[in-house]
Amino acid sequence: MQSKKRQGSALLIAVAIIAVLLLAVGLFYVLNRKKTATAPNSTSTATTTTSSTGSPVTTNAVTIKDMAFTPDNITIKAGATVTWTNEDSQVHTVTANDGSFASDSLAKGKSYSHTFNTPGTYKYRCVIHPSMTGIVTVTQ
Ligand SMILES: [Cu+2]
Repeated sequence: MQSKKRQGSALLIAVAIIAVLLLAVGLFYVLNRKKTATAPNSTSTATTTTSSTGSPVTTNAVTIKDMAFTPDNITIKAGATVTWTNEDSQVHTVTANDGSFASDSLAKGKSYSHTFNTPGTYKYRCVIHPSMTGIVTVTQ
């Protein structure tokens, strides 16, 4: 009789401990989720500022390396020629989104040049790797 009573209270304590643990885990999970939910936001803004949304670089030469155009955002004057050089072991292309220019497949060490006569913003990509993008801004 007494042992049964003790068993009962032991069970009650066990249930209480489990409930507290679950609450703690739940709280930890919710707090942690809030933290991780804000974390990707800050990292994604960090990556976009270093890529296409970074301030344009004034240059006529773009290097294709490590699956990226570097710099990926350039400014030139109308009439200037931009040369892309592939230094990657992979084959890449330089292809305008609006179709105004397009290179052949560029193997390692190959270059492609295009002269921009009309001011405007030209977005381009590699057709083999759509995550590779770049911008050429042509000013007067
Ligand atoms: Cu590519």
